[in-house]
Amino acid sequence: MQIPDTLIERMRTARRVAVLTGAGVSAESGVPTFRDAQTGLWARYDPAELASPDAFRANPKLVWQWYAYRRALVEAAAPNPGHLALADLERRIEDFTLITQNVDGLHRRAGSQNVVELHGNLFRYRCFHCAAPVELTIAPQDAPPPCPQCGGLVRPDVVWFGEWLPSQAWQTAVAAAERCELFLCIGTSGVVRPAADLPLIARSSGAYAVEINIAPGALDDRLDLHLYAPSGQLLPALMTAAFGDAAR
Ligand code: BV8
Ligand code: ZN
Repeated sequence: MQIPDTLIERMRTARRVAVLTGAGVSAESGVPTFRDAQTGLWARYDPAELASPDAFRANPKLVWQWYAYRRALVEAAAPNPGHLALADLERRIEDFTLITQNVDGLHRRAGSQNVVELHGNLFRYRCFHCAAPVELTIAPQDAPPPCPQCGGLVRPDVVWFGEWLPSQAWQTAVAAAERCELFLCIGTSGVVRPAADLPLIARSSGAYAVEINIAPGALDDRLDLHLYAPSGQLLPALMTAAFGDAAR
């Protein structure tokens, strides 16, 4: 896998690095990407429709069961060498921010610390009515439980289409993109906004921006470098090329 010297050099010298990941970084863990998630009984639903407040209002059981199905997929999965390489990179870079659109929590399970979950997390819950955070040790499979505060319906603590991103997370992500010297954009189709704006914000702030994906997407030709290979193979190779076998 040919990795350009300019990227290897920048990996070695950059003191401020920001990374944006999408579903593609978890594909090699067996977690289907957002577009590929719709298999079997979920094939007839558009994910963007299910991931919306209107869908939850219209059919809370259906939406709850979809998230239960996705939680089960993630519980059966483990971080892959791509996740582990990013956790290793964090330990070598002074100012490192890992911004993810993924709600699967696999980056933290891989040991990453400074993770910004732009779109929330499958394993956190809050009330759809009063927004109070709700602790669920075992989440029921078939229907959303009632909120202990107001009796409203509990929902997954994820960002649905048409909903604003958590402002603190978004501000942290934008600040990291604006100050970084190197921005890696990994395994995202670059369609969903405002997350897809981050690599462009980084580039227009002077960073060297790199896309890592298995195929060209919406970001094609808009960054400084585009490398097409599975992230679970390319990221470990990049770490070894930049830091030698010391790569942990
Ligand atoms: C917002 C959490 C302000 C939930 C997600 C009209 C009406 C309302 C809104 C809009 C509108 N038009 C546009 C918008 C904005 C909308 C948007 O961008 N829509 C798109 C579809 C056009 N954005 C929003 O609604 C955002 N909020 O704008 O609020 C507002 C408020 C009111 C009214 C208007 C605006 C909120 C967006 C967040 C939604 N929640 N997830 C859940 O997960 O259930 S988005 C979800 O989908 C993911 O988090 C992720 O962001 C996105 C999926 O994208 P990817 O992760 O990139 O995955 P995908 O499957 O697409 O691609 C996988 C990639 O991996 C591919 O490129 C593939 O080639 C690559 N790959 C595969 N295998 C590998 C690989 N790469 C490397 N290695 C491999 N092995
Ligand atoms: Zn409530």
